[in-house]
Amino acid sequence: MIENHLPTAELQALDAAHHMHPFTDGDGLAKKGARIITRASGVWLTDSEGNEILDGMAGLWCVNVGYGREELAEAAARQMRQLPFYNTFFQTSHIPAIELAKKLAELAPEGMNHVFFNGSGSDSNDTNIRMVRRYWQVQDQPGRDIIISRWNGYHGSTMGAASLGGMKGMHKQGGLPIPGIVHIDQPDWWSEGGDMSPEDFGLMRARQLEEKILELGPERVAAFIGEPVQGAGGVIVAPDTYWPEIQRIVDKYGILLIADEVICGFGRTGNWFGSQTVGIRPDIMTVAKGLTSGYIPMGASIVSDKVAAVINGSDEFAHGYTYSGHPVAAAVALENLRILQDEGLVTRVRDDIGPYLKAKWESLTDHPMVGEAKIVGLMGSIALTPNKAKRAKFAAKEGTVGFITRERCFANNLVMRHVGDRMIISPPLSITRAEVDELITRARKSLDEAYARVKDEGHWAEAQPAA
Ligand code: PXG
Repeated sequence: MIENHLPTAELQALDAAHHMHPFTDGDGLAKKGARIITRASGVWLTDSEGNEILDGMAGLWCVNVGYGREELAEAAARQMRQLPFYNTFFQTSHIPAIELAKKLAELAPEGMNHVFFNGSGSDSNDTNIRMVRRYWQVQDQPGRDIIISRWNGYHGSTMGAASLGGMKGMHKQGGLPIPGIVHIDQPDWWSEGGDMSPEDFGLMRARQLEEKILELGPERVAAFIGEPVQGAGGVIVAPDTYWPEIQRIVDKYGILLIADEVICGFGRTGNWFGSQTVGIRPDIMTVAKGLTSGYIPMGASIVSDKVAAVINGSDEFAHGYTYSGHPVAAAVALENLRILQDEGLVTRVRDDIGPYLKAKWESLTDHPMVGEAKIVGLMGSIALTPNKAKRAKFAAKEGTVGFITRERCFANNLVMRHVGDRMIISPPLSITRAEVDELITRARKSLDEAYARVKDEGHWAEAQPAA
């Protein structure tokens, strides 16, 4: 452990000189200097200045069991000593991959008994693109290669995964989406629902899938992909009518359903998988993040018997990564799943800490700047608005008020992120009631300070509806 590290300013200068950060304006960060995290325990981060920060995001939605679990370090060390690497190509296997595949089949919904291992969420979704196209090709339908996805969904950052994603800013930076991927609108009632009831709006947005299938021709559509609850898009929870209608439509046209569980998986929504929470029956589930609680990188595609039978029953599926099923990552994943299970962390989200946080989170709607509060399990969002009744947007550029609020959270040692003008949380599943209280206290204080600042800076004004 580097306790006696360089002064923060020197670390920041070196960081700016040599480290290119993901999703970051490099010059902007260089001027300001990165916050440097040096250690963590439970839900608490420590930075290089000795500040104790409450991590309301579980790292990047991933540290489900919390920081500092010795058992995971031990599992990695043990596995490194015994077999640090071997591949799973060329008709070989190893015990951690075998055990983890069996364990995931046990935890996954019925009929999902097969696992293809990947290195991250992004390359799991690349695997999924290739697997569903292969699935139809083997069945003499090679023209069935289009995957339908949603605007403002997030599926990762590789060429394939960013194409599946519906982040227009990402598409703009380099020829995306790749061919064969089309998008429909998201079920975000707060910002796009207009005068419709949430229920009618949910149905309307789901039926866009059917319209798109009919427009393209069902014989061209391979699969639909969606996150049970959109995470990076701002913790968007679909109206109750949405997912049953999606399930009806994919069933009707025989289209594969891919649930991207990278955030929702492993207890985040109060069940092992978000698919169970929203009541869908996927053919493939993308997992990563909570699979290892972020202690080591790993992703996987959990595959139904139906899809696996086709893929396994044909010639070689020409796809795989050096680190598919990496033994150290698999050993850490197994230990992580043991902790989640033995400590009842998933049921705790559903029955105890989830409902506790929900009540407190929803109470934030009494704040003058907070419109709706949404929460499923331990992933929540609040919409910031200058006029709740009208669900109005701010006149200032989208994200201005969210950014001001996030800065206040930062100053109050709370990690609560913003996506546009929504604030989001996703704390470790191990968070205690006292820590939830502290999170809410800091969030309220930050909201109060942001509200004052927004007024001071002249941003307390509604956008006028487009003429
Ligand atoms: N699918 C979903 C649903 C995700 O949330 C990925 C795939 C890609 O996983 P990898 O492991 O390749 O990053 C993700 C990742 C954010 C943020 O700012 C979210 C993610 C990643 C980075 C930032 O909310 N989610």
